[in-house]
Amino acid sequence: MTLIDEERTRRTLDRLASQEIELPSWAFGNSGTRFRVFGQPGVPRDPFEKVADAAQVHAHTGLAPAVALHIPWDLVDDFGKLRAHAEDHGVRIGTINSNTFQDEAYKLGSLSHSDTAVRRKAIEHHLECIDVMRATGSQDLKIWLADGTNYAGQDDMRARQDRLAESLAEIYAALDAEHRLVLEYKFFEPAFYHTDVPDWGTSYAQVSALGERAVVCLDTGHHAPGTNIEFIVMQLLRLGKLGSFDFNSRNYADDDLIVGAADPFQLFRIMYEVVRGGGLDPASGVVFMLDQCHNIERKIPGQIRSVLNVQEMTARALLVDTDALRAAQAAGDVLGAHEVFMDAFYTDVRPLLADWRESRGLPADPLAAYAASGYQETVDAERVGGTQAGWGA
Ligand code: PSV
Ligand code: MN
Ligand code: MN
Repeated sequence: MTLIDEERTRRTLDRLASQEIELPSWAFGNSGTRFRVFGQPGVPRDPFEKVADAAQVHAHTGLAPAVALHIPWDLVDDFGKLRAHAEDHGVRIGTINSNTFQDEAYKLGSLSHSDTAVRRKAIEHHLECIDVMRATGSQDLKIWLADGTNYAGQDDMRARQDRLAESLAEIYAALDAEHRLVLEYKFFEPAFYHTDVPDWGTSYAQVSALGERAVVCLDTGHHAPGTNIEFIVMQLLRLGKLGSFDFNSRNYADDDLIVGAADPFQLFRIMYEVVRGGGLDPASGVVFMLDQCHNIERKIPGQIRSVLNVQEMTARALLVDTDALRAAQAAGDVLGAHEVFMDAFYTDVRPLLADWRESRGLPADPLAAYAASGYQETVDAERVGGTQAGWGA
């Protein structure tokens, strides 16, 4: 086993300094499954309180300076005011997520619907989201579509793909020069037979037809069991089309559990490909977002745990001895190369990161510091009638 040398440790910490993880506003609301939504005390009653809670995660970790919004879940009268509120709390508004999956009108689809009037409604919604981006200073418009069918023969899959391309082109044309369109894929659910953007290849084909500022979002929970997700990360980075991550973890389907909880080794492998492909470099434009729900655990600690998991696996990925790895790969040393890789994975970086945090004026133990801060007790007492994360709200 090779020891991690000091020089590599220093380089790792330098590179971690610029890492940012974006939090989803909806992680702070009550959530659950179709069986039950469990209410918690202290849950935000509006987007302003969601932003305030997100700012707590940043205050204790220094890792999460941006909050993503979901429209209309986070609709407010004055987005300029929400932007100023975020800035007052030391964070900013990040990605704007559109939502065409909860209206009755979208039962048979939205941007790919055969009815022009439904497509128009869905396009108009995206134009409104672009207005929100202008008010909040957001860069990314993220689109996930529930569009698809439940039964073979239900609709013409090819025509739907063409209509989707047309709708996306209209939305893309409406973006400002500094904006990006980010298209997320998911292999099933709520559609159970076919989904219009089921995989990275379809998302890649659609965004490539739009132009340079259209990129792919990879949600780690949106793949069939056994999918080699790090391969997709590698390929999208290689093609210059990895726009963002929606991080979470899954055991069965779209579970939206804490990132790195179900399979820490998978998160390490993903972060290794991110590092290898230059995705950690801020100039790459890759946005590291969480897309999670905390159904039974407390929300702010859940988010703190999540951003720390991402940071820990990023640190481990940065510790891979790439010279030794390349040498073993070139020599065809199968087990040697694997061992170099696993040495980094098995390195416990937690004490190192605790010291580093302290040296930057942050708490060594963010979860303990949050628990001791009294914030949770205060909001538990003050806030009555917290909202749901979005579903059914
Ligand atoms: C769909 O499953 C998804 O991952 C999309 O990103 C939605 O915007 C989000 O979940 C809602 O949590
Ligand atoms: Mn997602
Ligand atoms: Mn999802």
